[in-house]
Parts: sequence; structure tokens; C-alpha cells
Amino acid sequence: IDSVIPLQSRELWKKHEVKKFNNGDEFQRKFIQHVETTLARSLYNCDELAAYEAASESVRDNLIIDWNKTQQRVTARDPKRVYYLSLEFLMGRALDNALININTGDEGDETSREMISDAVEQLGFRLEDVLDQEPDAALGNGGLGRLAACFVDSLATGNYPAWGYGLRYQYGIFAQKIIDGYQVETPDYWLNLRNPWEIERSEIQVRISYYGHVHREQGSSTLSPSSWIGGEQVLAVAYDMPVPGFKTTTVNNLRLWSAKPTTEFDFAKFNDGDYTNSVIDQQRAESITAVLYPNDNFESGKELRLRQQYFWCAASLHDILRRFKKSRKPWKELPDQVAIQLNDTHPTLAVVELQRILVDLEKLDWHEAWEIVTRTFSYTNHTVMQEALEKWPVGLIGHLLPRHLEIIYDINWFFLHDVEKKFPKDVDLLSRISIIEESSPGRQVRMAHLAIVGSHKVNGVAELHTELIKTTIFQDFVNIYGAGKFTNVTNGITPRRWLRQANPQLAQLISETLEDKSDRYLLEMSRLTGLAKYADDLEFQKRWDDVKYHNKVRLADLLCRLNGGVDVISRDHIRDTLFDIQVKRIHEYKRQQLNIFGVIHRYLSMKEMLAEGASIQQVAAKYPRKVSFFGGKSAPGYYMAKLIIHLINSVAAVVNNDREIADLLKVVFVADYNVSKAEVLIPASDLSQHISTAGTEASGTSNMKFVMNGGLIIGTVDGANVEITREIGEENIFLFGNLAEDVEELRYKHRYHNVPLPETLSRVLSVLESGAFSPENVSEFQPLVDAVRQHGDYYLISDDFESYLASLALVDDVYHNQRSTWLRKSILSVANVGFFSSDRCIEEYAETVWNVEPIRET
Ligand code: OAK
Repeated sequence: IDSVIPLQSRELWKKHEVKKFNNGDEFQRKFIQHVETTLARSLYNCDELAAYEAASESVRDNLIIDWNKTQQRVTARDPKRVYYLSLEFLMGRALDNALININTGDEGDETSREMISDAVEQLGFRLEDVLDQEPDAALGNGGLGRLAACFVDSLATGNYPAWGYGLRYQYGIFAQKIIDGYQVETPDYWLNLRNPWEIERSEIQVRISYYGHVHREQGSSTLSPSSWIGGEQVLAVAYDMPVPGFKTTTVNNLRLWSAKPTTEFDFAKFNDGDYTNSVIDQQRAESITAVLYPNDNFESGKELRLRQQYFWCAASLHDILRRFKKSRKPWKELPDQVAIQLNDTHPTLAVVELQRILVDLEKLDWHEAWEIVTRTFSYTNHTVMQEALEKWPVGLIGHLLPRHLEIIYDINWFFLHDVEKKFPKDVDLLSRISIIEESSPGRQVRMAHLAIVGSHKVNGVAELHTELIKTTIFQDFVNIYGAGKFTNVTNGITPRRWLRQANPQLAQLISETLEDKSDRYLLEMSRLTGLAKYADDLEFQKRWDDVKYHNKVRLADLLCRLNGGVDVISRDHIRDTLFDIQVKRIHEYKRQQLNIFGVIHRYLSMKEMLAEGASIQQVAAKYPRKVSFFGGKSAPGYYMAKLIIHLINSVAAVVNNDREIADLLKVVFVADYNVSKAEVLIPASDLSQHISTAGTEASGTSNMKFVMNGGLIIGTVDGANVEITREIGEENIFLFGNLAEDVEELRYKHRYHNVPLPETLSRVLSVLESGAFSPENVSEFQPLVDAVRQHGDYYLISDDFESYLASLALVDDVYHNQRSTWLRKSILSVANVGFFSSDRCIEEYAETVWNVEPIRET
């Protein structure tokens, strides 16, 4: 590898080589050194926050040493690399994860985490409290962003030469406060404290242009080299986050771009003597990476968002191509050296930018360039929901990126031309598939179409979802390209964070039972099947149940702390209270309203029994102890989702204060659901709800997390629930509701006929209308009632309500009257959850989409 250091000096470098800490003693030395020199503190003013920072700096030192080696190894061998472009990386906390993943000592020894836990304790701190100081890196909204975080973990663990590229937002997803039962958004300025997990690369800067105009030689077409003279300029500066693999020294890189002003002024203003305004204008550059757009499964189409997208695509591509150019290979070999994965359509401008670079700057022939582009990119679709499909007004793109718009038109022209040859005279087909939508008030660019045309592979994220995109939104493209271009890669989750880190007690029980002291099962999850033989072992069931109990207490402790030291749920009956949890973004299609309507039904039925003279014991026999937990954020502008949050809190206020039902039912809305809260909530669930209208949830990934933690699922036949059922067995999951194939017809019926509601739901809606849960504003929840009664019940609440209630009743019965059967289901679920490791998922991408291989240490 090239170096500016003269040969005779290199021995000296090697002599002073920086070494990783390898035991508790060496860790402590590093820790204290960081307290003194990095933090400029001492024994006398080192609090828990300082301890977190010093511990992180020390662990980071180890990671960086391996990071450097990994990068040198990859540079030396120059294999094909993967680049994962995602506008969101929902990483959560880094320290605990690093403690689990870093390598110290030999296999079978005390794990590095235990070692550091002891070392930290000797220094006067409890590791748990130290870990708790870390703010979440919350640079994502929900499923798509967390998937990207699981993927970079698995890429490093699998030793793939792979980098993630994203944006370094100064404000991550907003912090949610609940005030008077309403969601209130507050800014998440997560970089308030120094961030020990990022390395600023101030020397890595890419100049990004916007606006301006395009020049070409007289008489030449838009297909020939053109020069785009950009107007506004900003700088993209790189910040790197190390991503350590598990049981490997591979440490990959997550590169996040931050916007900075250029050092040049607007000279016109400057010369006018308007120095101050010229500086202020520059300052605006930083707004590009100021904030993450807080929408999940929804596109708001704001100009700043498009500016973010181009900024990130252009910076990342520049970086990727700079690295490729070092190997001095011809351009036609780019697709043999580079695979770029588009995480949804957000990075689709990268397709256009690569074509621009190849044609305009590298002077390749259009078609030669386009062949290279399409062999380089592949695209993952994450939703079939119309409102989430990205479309940008042609006028906006043309103004912001004039040359890119020309290229998009040319891409479209050749594409339509080819299709026309294959399907002559099918004008409807052409207008359906065109990258340009001829809509009023103006034309729009359909980013999904551009992503498909610009990629060699397109994938969905669960079998049902892939089937749906192939037969609905992308059907025409299957006819054009053939089915081979479209493939399924079912999502997965990393078992390091979602089992080992989130649920240390269960992890301990598993490794003991499998006699797998060094936790190899976290890499080879098929080993979990070894648990199956204990499914009916009463002694083992007891230990299994004890772990769940411990995790439920841990959740109760967290809620108590968040509630200022006052218990939210009663401690007396935790072991025989069913913890029923639905945590995910609040969305009508995810149907939190169905869940809360079910809770209202339960409450009304209990009250009715009491009113008819039943004893509380009789009520308890039918409606045994249960806490319904909800958590999740609503997009700030999503009226119905916010109303659902308020309804949940209003129901909680009534139910939780009703002495008559004697704590048999509680409703808890956990404010500000995020990754670190998920790590406490998920292991505590007996039951979790994944109840989207069939065909709407592309995959879901929290369903996998709950199962991996021994929770049972109540769910619809949707997304990855289908494959979960196949893996764990249909006797171990509570499925209900209509199927995706029935949805269209049901919606049609609602639209044109007066479909009577089931009596159960009718009662719930009437009570809502009566203002029982909104005494101050009787009609407050009317829109939720009307959505079902008046507006066609688009999410099919009424069609699924009865089977939902029946399924919930079955849950109660098995949980309370057949505990051993319940535990058996739970054990068998974990035994068969291995398929949902993101390691499996990454292997599938590597083999079927990217054609890349791992790089191992020799
Ligand atoms: C976000 C923005 C635009 C389009 C889709 C999303 C998104 O988060 N989709 C979710 O992706 C997850 C990962 O593939 C899936 O598990 C979820 O079902 C899907 O809603």
C-alpha cells in the first residue's frame, strides 16, 4: 500500500505500534488516561457521564485499530465492495453493542463484556448506569432505518467489505412528549454532548453543486458530454462511525455526510460591501443536514428533502469512484468492483449522477455508460403504499439539478423506445410505466420506475410483499424484464443486539442449555433448534418463565423511573399478568386503533358483567390480568395518527383509574419509543401485536424481535408473519383476520354497500361517540368512528374485529389456564427463529444480488 513515510522510518512506526487493551487492567489504564487527557477531568470530578465517555473512548481505541487493519486489508486485496445507501440508520446506542462485539482474549475465556463490567466496577461505577448515559443515535424513523442498522452489523460480522453511506443529521427523530395525552414533538439535538463514536474526517470534503445551467457544444444533443455549471455550492464533510463485527476483527465503516459552507463568498455581495449577509448566506448550507424528515411510509415532497438526497448521493458516489479509480481499472469493470444497494428510492438520484459522471466527465458513450450503471445498482422496495411512493415535480428537479433532468428524460426515452419495440402500439402500457407521469398540475418523476430501470435487481422484503409488488405496482415491469429481475430477500434482525444485548438473561440460559459457552449460536442460529427438546421439560419451563418474569420487572422498573419514581403498574401480580405490547410507528395501516378498540371492548364487557351482578372473581375468570402497552411516534403532520395516540391515553386515564375493575386491566402508553426502550420492552412481552391490514405491512421486523425474545404473536396474515408462521409452526402463533387476496373485494363492498358492523364494534363506536373517553370534547374521536362507519373502513377494522376478539380470548385462555402449553410455544418459537437473523439475509444479498465474497483475516 502506498505511503508517504520513507522506508527507513517504517521500522520506527512498527516499534511504537499502538496496541489494543487485552485485559481489565489495560482497559482501566486507558480509561483513566482518557478521563485525564481527553476529558480533562480527574478522580475528583468523574461522574457517570464522564465514565461513559472515557469507557467509550477506550473501547473506540480498540475498534479503530481493527478498523484501520480492516481498511488496509481491503485496500490490499481490492475485492468487490458493497455500498449500502440509506437515508436512515437507526443505530441506537453503541457502547454496549461494542462491548459484545469487540475481541479480547481467546474463545471460551471470560467475555470482553464481563471483563469490562468488572473493570468498570472496580473503578467505582456500575456498568448498567454508565451505559444508560448514552443518547440514542436516532437517525431514522422506523423499520427501514433500523433494518439498515441491522444490516451493517451483519455485513461486518460476515466479513464483507462493505460501507454504509448516510447523512449526519444534527437533529434525529424528534423526542416525543405526551402532554395532556397529546403527542408533542421536541427536538433531538443528540450531538449536544461530544460523540465518541464518530471520527470527523475534515480532510474528506466533496463539493456539491445545485442550480446553475448546462452548456454543450453547438448542435450536439443531450446525450453528448455536457457541462453543468452549478450555482450554489456546499461542502460535504465525512464523519465515520466504526461498525464492529461479532467474533471477528472486521470493523467496517458507516460514513455520514455533514453539510458545511464553502470558504468562498458570494463575491457580488462581498464587493457591494455586504460582508455580513454574504457570510449569513453561506451559513444556510448547514441546513441541508440539519434535520431528519420525520415521516414513515410517507413522502412529503419538500425541496429541502430533494437537496438532502442529491447532497448525499453525489458525495457518496464521488467517494466510491475515488476509491475505484485508485485501482486504475477500466470503467467497464466498475460493476465487478462495486455493488450499490438503494435502500428504497431515496438514493435513486445516484443512478442519474453516475450516468452524468460517466458521460459528462469521463466521456463514455451513453450506452456504454448506461450498461455500467445498471450493472452497479440494485434496489429494495419497502412499501406498496401509494402515499409513500416518491414522486418529484419535473420543474423542481429541473431547477435544482438541470443536467440531471435532461439525463432522466434521455433514460426514459431509451427505456420507452425499447418497450415499444417489444410491445408495439401499447400506448397505455407506455404511459403506465413511463418514468415521467403526465399528471396535473404538472409532470412528475416516478422515482420507483427510475430505480427499477436503473438497477439489475429489484427486491421485496418478505415473500408476500415480493409477490404483491410483482403482481400490482411493478407488474408491467415483470412483463417487460421477466421475473428474474425481481427477487425476494426476507428481512432479518441482528441477534447480537436483539437477543444478547437486549436480553442477557435469556442469552445466558440459551448458551448454558446449548452448552455453547462462547455464544456461537449468535452466528449459527440453527443451533437454537437444540432448545426444542426442552420444550416440555417442566424444570426448563420454570427457568424460561423466570427469565420472562425478570424482564417484566425490568420493564416495570424502567416505567417507574420514567414516571418520577411512582409505579405505573402494580408489582403484586406481575407473574400472572399478561404483558401485551404493540410498539411501532403509529399508522392507520398498522391499526393501533383496532387494538385500542379491542381494549375498550374488554373494558366495557368487564363493566357490563359487574353491572349485571357478577363478582370480580367471575370477571377475572373471563378477563384475566392484562396490561396493554402501546408505544410509537406519529408523523407530526399526521392528524389521524395523533388522534389515535390521544385516544389511547384517554382510554388509559379512564381504565387505570377505575377502582371497580381492581387492576385487572391497565393501559400504558410508553412515551418516546426508541431503540433503547425497545431493548427493554421487547424482552418483557408475553404477547405482541402485528395486526396490519393484510397486504399493507411489507415485512415488519419487530415481529421477529419479539419472537426471538420468547414472546408470542397475535397477528394478521401479512408481511413476514407468514414466514414466521412457517418457521415456528402455526400452532405457536395467533393468526386472525382476512387475507390480502380478499382486501380489494372487501373495500369495494364497503364503498358501494351498507355493510352492517358487528355488534361488538358498534358498541365500542357508540361509546366513543358518547364522549365517554372525551368528556371535555364529546366529538373529539368522531373522525375515528367515521373512518369506519362513513368513509368505507379502508383499513377493514370492522371485517377483522370479531376474529381479532376471538383470537385474544384464546390468548387469555392459553396464558392463564394452560401455562405449560404457553411456555412450550414460547420455547419452540425461539428454537425455530434462526431464519430471521440478518446474517442469513445479508448472505442472500451477497450471493443473489451483489455477487460479493467475505474477506477473511489471513
Ligand atoms: C419508510 C419510508 C418510505 C418507504 C418505506 C419505509 C419503511 O420504513 N418501510 C418499512 O420497511 C421495513 C423494512 O423493510 C419493513 O419491515 C416494514 O414493513 C416497512 O413498513
